[in-house]
Amino acid sequence: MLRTQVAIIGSGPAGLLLGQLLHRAGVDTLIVEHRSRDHVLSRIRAGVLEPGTVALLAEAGVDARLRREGLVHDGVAIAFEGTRHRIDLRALAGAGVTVYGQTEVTRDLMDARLASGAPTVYEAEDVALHGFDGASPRLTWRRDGATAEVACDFIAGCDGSHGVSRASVDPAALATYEKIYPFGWLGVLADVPPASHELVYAAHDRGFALCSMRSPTRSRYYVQCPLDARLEDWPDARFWDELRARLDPASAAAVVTGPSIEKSIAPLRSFVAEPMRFGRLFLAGDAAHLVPPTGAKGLNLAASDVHYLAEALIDHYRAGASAGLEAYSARALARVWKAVRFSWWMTTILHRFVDDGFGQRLQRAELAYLMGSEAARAALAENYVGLPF
Ligand code: FAS
Ligand code: PHB
Repeated sequence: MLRTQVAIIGSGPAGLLLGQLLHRAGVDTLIVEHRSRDHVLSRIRAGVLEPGTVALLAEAGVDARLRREGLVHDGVAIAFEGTRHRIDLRALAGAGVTVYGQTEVTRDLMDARLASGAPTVYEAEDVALHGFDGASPRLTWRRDGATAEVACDFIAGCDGSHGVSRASVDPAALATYEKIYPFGWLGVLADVPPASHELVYAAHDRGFALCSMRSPTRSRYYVQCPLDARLEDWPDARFWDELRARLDPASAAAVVTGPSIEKSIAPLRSFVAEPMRFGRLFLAGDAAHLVPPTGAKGLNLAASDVHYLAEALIDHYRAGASAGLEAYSARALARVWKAVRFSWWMTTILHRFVDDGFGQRLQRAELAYLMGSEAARAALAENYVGLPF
């Protein structure tokens, strides 16, 4: 039987960042991941980092490439009724955001963990949690036909929305809150220069669209699509036409088309599980909550959960303190719910909800108020760059 102090399930951003912060503080960890390293890196997801997340990655010692290659954006644009309106994040909220793909964050964290010598088990099958409601939690899994086991002090469930951690909790001990949106996002990655040097969120009668990027030569675009949309119905030509039809004329004219190198459809959901702690099991990241990507909060919430959990675990091992562990769930959920609210609000004001005349009038009022009020823009800006940890 193996032994460690904190067993982490999941080698995504939450698990890797937690592992890195704990390792640097001298806390032993083992990460158990059911996919391969390459599969985890192949997933195209988030693209925007809040300054708090960048600072945490610096604290973890993995910000060198991010500082070199990340694109700092001082503003973001909202386009509707043919006009693009810039929200000056730096002027209104005192900070900008950094565009740096989640894939790159994950790669930097994986490389750091490899260099540190801290152990990760990839392609672990049938990961199971045991005894986390007592003082001696354990993890078991299978690999290459053999069963393995690790005894630990704590388990961190960083295994995303379809993981085993939350599923292992007694349903009677869990409260869940969910909102399903009646549409998804069709995303395209293409090696073409971005249409705009900053992100453009577009609201249009045909549906929402987003212009983002990964570098000055690699663009990331999204269009709102029906829940039953199929990739085979969206050849590149149709995607580019629909994207340009939804953008303001200046942005549409600047779109450079090219072959997609990745194309995927993601459903939109708001979800929160409470609490985020069950005995010696702590949930962090998508294992505990989901937000529609409209507010660019998913990855950044994983980071703030990890900030609170790492701080609490380090206090426990260094000073025998338990206050941080006791306060973890309430502290994390307080920030989670504010981000859930903002992500729901951004989704509600920018997407097309069919057969909802009242809702459409409210959207127009929201957007008109936003463009006419510096206070409203400041509220958007402070939420977009991220509320304090
Ligand atoms: P992750 O899901 O990233 O990582 C969980 C890890 O646990 C995975 O590697 C998984 O393989 C592993 N795992 C799962 N079950 C396991 C088991 N039983 N045993 C062992 N390991 C297991 N956020 C944004 O901000 N902007 C976006 O545009 C955006 N787009 C997204 C698109 C999609 C399709 C998805 C699913 C999410 C998107 N998100 C976006 C949110 C996303 O970035 C998450 O917030 C982020 O990945 C959260 O990181 P983790 O909590 O580490 O979860
Ligand atoms: C992205 O670049 O993938 C991205 C950016 C902002 C969002 C969502 C996704 O709100």
